Amino acid sequence: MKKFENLGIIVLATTEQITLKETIKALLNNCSENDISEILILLASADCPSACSANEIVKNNTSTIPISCHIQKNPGLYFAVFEAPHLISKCSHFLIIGSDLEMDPHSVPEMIEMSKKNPNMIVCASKFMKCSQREDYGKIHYLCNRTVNYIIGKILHVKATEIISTFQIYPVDIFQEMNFTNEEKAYYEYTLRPLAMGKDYIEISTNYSKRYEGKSTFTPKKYILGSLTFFRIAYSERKRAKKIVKQ
Ligand SMILES: Nc1nc2c(ncn2[C@@H]2O[C@H](COP(=O)(O)OP(=O)(O)O)[C@@H](O)[C@H]2O)c(=O)[nH]1
Ligand SMILES: [Mg+2]
Repeated sequence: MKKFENLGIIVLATTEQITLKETIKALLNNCSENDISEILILLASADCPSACSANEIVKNNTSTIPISCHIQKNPGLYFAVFEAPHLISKCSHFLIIGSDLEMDPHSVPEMIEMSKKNPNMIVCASKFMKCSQREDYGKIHYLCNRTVNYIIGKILHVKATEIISTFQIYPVDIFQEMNFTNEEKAYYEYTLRPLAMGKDYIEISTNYSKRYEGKSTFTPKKYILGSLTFFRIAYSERKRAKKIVKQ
């Protein structure tokens, strides 16, 4: 069985300035230095509003954890998810986290503990578990998100509350085995393929609070199109996995 050795963290940023700093601070203050191999801030572009804060963070870093900044090749959240895992090295596991504080960085130490106990599993922090608290999470948003997760769970035969979030500790071995090549569909495949392939998935509870800085990149139209793509990819990933098992 592979062991948890250390975690590489990729922090996604585009418009966040204060919350980017808060995210990094929470990670540095709450995680053990021995557990984290590096923190990489992945910026949407060189001149996005987060760039200035990111450079300041790198320049003023006094911790023993290396912090670096990288500008993504292709614009968009989905491309960022494709690029992110390839940018870190020398870690056994990695985590992609946003910088709007909606994915609570305070949950990372507990995710790490869970990953140490289950190093071959994907560990997800879910905001939809019974004990999760959600501050200012709209009812419609909640209903839609729960429904999408429920349907995908049924398609992939997985019992989980949050399937389509990247707030997961991913073992590097599993990532390499997945062989992702489709940059545009990377985000969908990233979360769905391991589940279709029967990889073990475990959830811990996390809390949600709505961002107070900047705006979400999601619009209702983007959400609907994204959900339909999730259903389509869930089916195609199930088919793909069955084919592999047969061979
Ligand atoms: N690097 C990068 N990060 C992004 C991009 N789009 C969104 N993000 C980050 O991803 C996180 C989640 O994005 P958000 O728009 O809030 O999506 P939502 O939380 O699902 O509504 C935030 O921290 C954003 O800064 C992008 O194109 N590139
Ligand atoms: Mg957000």
